[in-house]
Amino acid sequence: MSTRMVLLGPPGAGKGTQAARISERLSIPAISTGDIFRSNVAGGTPLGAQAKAYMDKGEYVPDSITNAMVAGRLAQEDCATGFLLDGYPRTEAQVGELDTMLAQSGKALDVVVEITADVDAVVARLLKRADEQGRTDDTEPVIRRRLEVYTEQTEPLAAIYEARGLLVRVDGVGGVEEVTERIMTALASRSANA
Ligand code: B4P
Repeated sequence: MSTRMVLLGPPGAGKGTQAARISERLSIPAISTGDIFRSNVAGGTPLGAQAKAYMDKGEYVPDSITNAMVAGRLAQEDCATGFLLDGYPRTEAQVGELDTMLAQSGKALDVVVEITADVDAVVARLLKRADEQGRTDDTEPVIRRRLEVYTEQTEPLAAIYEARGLLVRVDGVGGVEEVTERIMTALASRSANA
């Protein structure tokens, strides 16, 4: 079965962690805009140079850059039968752009999973990751800014997808395997009710 899904959630909710696991279970590619930006930064590409300045401050990379990158990735062969978008869309304009990209190929989203977690839990996780991986956007002031940007620009997307009947909310607090099982159960009960 093909699944076209989006993972929403604040920084540190476990999007990247769960995207890898769900993509394996469903045999669909996980596309993380954050990972694509970071690999461009590491590779010293012009896209990486543009993105780094925004990421290091906790700001979103401009829609024009992000949308073009996602359109290119979704056009690749492995996305023909499904995909999991991790961290895109993050703004209302990106929602509209994704709608257009999918409509052009006669496709539509099947489900949007919002992983929820409270501020204390996500800040603690990201500070732990800072110790382990040294990501330049995992310092406390930048984490706080990322959370503000999320609340202003991305949190409202849940209501948009809820109004379309696509949204499923999953509690992201708990063990990694436990959260994966919650997502799989939510997806299964959704397809059973479809
Ligand atoms: P992302 O890479 O998406 O970063 P993130 O929001 O921190 O999520 P991530 O997936 O890394 O973390 P996760 O919650 O899995 O974006 C980084 C930046 O890129 C953005 O700030 C922005 O500048 C730019 N960007 C990306 N997409 C964009 C877009 N569409 N438009 C504009 N700009 C964009 O995990 C966090 C930590 O928690 C990990 O250490 C993990 O091990 C841990 N963890 C996960 N699950 C856990 C659990 N159940 N229990 C305990 N710890 C857990």
